[in-house]
Amino acid sequence: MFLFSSLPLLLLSVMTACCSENCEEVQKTCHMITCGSPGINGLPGAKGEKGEPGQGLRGLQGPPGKLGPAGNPGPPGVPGVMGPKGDPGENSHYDGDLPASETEALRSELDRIKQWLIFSLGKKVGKKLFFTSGEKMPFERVKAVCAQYRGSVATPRNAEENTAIQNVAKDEAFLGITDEETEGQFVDLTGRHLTYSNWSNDEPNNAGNEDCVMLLSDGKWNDISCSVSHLAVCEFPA
Ligand code: MFU
Ligand code: CA
Repeated sequence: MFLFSSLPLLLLSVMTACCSENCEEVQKTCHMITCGSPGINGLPGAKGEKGEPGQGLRGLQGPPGKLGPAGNPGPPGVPGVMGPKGDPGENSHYDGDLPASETEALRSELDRIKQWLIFSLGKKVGKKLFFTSGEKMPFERVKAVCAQYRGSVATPRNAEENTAIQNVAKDEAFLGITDEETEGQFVDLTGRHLTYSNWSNDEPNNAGNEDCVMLLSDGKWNDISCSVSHLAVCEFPA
């Protein structure tokens, strides 16, 4: 409404401005204008079709873009197969005795092993066990070897023990008897006088200074040099 009602006024002001600002031009145009009022501008035309792609060369492909941010974590996987049972742990809190049943089981097992050892390697007489390593060595070595295994050199206290040593050795073996301290006085390795002996005929004869004693194959004794090598036989408490 305002546009139509004010239109004549608008036209009049355009004409006036035209004629007064450029007089020569105005006189020409104004002549035409006076013949009729000009129409208003038309509406803009419809938008044209999109143009064809350009004819220039396409540029080279650019470098790859930066790595994008990490995606969200996926859902939990299916549980794996159960592993094998682990090794038994160390019981650092153990501070008591074994249960009686276990102590008894251990004692019984130890006994069994002892019996097997005696059966296969040694001889048991009363409360004594006799064993040999099967090696020949000088008397000092025999003492050291027996001590190393918490035993002592075989020392027969009676005929039965003498036979047992003979059976274990099956060869000439040193006995735990010497007269190193006093020539002619044979004692055991604790220094006690002998209560049993089994000398061979004409022995001991100290032929060329003989302070040690060997068990002959027939079970008889002979005094002999301590530095020669003979079988080591040891005795242990059964
Ligand atoms: C006897 C033994 C000796 C030695 C020697 C070869 O002396 O008493 O100990 O064995 O024979 C003759
Ligand atoms: Ca001798």
